[in-house]
Amino acid sequence: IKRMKGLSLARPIIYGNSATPLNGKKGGDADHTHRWTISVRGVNNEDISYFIRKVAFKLHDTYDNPNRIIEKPPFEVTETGWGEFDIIIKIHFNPISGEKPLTLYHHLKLHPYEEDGLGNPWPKQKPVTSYQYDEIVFNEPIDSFYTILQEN
Ligand code: SLL
Repeated sequence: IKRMKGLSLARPIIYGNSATPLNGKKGGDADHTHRWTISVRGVNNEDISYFIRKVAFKLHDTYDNPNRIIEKPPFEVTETGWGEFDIIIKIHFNPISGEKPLTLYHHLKLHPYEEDGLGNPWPKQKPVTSYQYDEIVFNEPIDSFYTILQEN
């Protein structure tokens, strides 16, 4: 195994959630108030599967099978529910990379905490979103992984 000494490469990702109120429409359960999607994706939705192999989303224990493993893009989980909680996101990289999985945390946001700044309430059907930009840095990557990163 040859490592690219002194080199590091970064790849941007976006992770987070959007949520819309069900407004009485049917959810998974009568007490569910929102439909939400948690996702890990590329900036401008570019394909990230050349370096990300799979993503595990650990939901709150109130969900059935809280550990959701997504093996291909889009790396996302859509659910309905009633409450906010912290989601543990574990990103597994292309096995060629030899990189350890990366763990990120995201607080699922369902409720707008702010008004629109003009004193108006949040529009009922407007999705609430909470996304983060991050750059995953690969320090001294293995040469074959370096090539894959450069070619994509
Ligand atoms: C807390 N923030 O800390 C709360 C937990 C859990 C939300 C919120 C479950 C949906 C279901 C759901 O929305 N859980 O499967 O019925 O206590």
